[in-house]
Amino acid sequence: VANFNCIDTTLREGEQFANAFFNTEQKLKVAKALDDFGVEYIELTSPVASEQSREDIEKICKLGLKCKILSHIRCHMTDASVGVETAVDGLNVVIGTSSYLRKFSHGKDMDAIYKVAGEVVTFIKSKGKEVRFSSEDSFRSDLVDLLKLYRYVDKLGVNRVGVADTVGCANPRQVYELIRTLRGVVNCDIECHFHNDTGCAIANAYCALEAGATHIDTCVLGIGERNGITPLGGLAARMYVADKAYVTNKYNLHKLRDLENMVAQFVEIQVPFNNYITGYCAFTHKAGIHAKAILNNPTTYEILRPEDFGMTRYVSIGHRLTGWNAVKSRCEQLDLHLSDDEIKEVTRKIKELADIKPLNIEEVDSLLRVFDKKLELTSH
Ligand code: HCA
Ligand code: CU
Repeated sequence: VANFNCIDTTLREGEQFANAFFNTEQKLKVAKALDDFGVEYIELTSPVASEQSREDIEKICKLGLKCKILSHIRCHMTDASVGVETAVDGLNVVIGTSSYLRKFSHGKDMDAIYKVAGEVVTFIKSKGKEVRFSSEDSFRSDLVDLLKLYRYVDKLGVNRVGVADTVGCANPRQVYELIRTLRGVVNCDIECHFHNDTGCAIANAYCALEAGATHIDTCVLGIGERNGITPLGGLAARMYVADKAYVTNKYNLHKLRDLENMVAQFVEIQVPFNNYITGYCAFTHKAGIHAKAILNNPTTYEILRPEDFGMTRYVSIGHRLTGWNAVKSRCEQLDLHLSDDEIKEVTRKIKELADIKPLNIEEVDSLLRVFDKKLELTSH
């Protein structure tokens, strides 16, 4: 996978999350935090959505962020003419191309789609803004229709074409094939947008990049319509494993946790326990066999270095799966002096007790301290 760009759409797709009602102040904070993290683009809700949406676009544009700012609009001349009057760098234009959307949503046939696409793209370009043309529900659209349409807008000079798995039906192999084919048809950049209804949103993004896509849409914590889209943190984890130096240089990975906590607070959700990188147990090691190896060399069971994300590793010892090497390491942390035999004995105690009740770390520590005292008593 070569270079890639994140288009974070927490302030557009994310606003479509059931519990998202960002006020202006919150939007400004999210925009700044995304810029500090280092995403290349942020995408904002359409200026025609509401008066407040339009005003907020202007405020965000005045922040002087390093990232480029896009607004997401329907493929309409009315939306485009309002869009070009805002201070954004570019417009992300979308129109539905699947038969479902053509029938039940906007009602246009392919000829009508060509006509409006041509008008809108040419108009936005004439105003000197970046333009991306995307087809909603790409994976349920006719392949020939889709490729012809992309080729047409590519010739008109769009910066990017967009492929959207609006309903989350695509799998990684289908994504690879479609993007590979598209790569041979257009010269412009390729942006991809994956919904996560069947849990493929990160894998699909990765396969799209392998096949030649250049831009991936993300949201903080993966929020969005229904159960959301590719999460920024999850994509960062995936890409870190693919090319650690590139990802650690390009993004301020230490800022991820605060960014996620902030968005979680604004939309009143908890960060999931199993979240990529920042989930509470993402760097917790439990089984004795794992703990021993981790203590010898973390790369044995860690593909992500917690330090690279400002996170810390935790070795859990108060349970029946524990092992004496992990217990020994805890003794060292507490500066307790137990012989190996004593450590093995206390490990047996921990296992016995853990079979009866769950133990917290304070209880484990006090068991260890009892042994340390014994040692002192016998040596005097
Ligand atoms: C939606 C639109 C969209 C647009 C994606 C894009 C989708 O249905 O709300 O602009 O490429 O998922 O199709 O988010
Ligand atoms: Cu979407």
